[in-house]
Amino acid sequence: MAAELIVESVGAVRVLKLNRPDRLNALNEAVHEALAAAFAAIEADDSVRAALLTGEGRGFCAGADLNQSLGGGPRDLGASIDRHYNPLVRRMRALPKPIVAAVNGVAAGAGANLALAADIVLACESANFTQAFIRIGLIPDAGGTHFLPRAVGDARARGLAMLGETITARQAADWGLIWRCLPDEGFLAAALAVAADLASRPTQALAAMKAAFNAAGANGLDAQLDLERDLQRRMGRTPDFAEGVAAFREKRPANFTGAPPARD
Ligand code: T3D
Repeated sequence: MAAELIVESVGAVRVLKLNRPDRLNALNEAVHEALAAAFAAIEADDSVRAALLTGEGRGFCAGADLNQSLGGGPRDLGASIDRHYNPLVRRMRALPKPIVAAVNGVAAGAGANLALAADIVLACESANFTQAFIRIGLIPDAGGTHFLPRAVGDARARGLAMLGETITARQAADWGLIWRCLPDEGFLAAALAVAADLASRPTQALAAMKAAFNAAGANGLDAQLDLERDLQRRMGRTPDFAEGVAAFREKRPANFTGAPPARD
């Protein structure tokens, strides 16, 4: 049987491809377990400096598998959220490396919010997004009620969640839900180029940005200013900061390694 998650390395980028195309890459136990293992491996491997998450076939991810994971009547959905969805979103947000979601087709339910948990969300012209939960009597999970209002504002977040309307990738980009909508042709290569670009940047600074953005939702300005100071203090001790300044002065491209500060 083919792996339900294809994991490949392209240079310093780890590519994760959901691989249940006949189910539009709906999430089941096996996929959740594979994703957890894949993100743990990315975190542990210093040679990996960015991740790219995409889907095989015409879908990105149709959310929870309604036949396997959610079939069979009333059940404790909180248990599977505790077991799979929440750890996955937390792991993605806490990963000290950038994640690009390359949304290659429909992103529905938790599949849409899985994309939004990435740092940079790209979608091809033919992709679309739907908070499908309301159609089956659920609420947006996998961080949806957190990500949506922050990205598109309260009015649009409520409309998307309550009406469950499908929006195109173009509209998602126009609303600021995602970073960019790109042409279908050459989409994966273009997304990979973005991930490779991120992988060549100062990894410690990208990790610190993630930490700062993560904290910004709960922090007031004072706490956030203090956090920025602490993170920047650490950045000032990284080899990449020294390299960036040296490259600027020497009028040459910087060669960032992503190495941590000497005294960490
Ligand atoms: O505890 C917990 O786990 C709770 C967590 C919940 C998280 C959630 O994500 S809840 C939301 C679950 N997702 C959905 O409700 C979306 C269901 N899918 C759809 O509404 C539609 O399939 C789409 C809008 C995504 C795409 O529509 P369309 O017309 O392009 O494709 P299709 O024909 O509906 O689907 C193609 C095939 O994929 C089809 O199989 P078939 O008939 O050809 O054998 C369809 O059944 C299958 N498929 C699509 N989505 C799922 C799925 N199979 C299982 N689970 C799915 N989510």
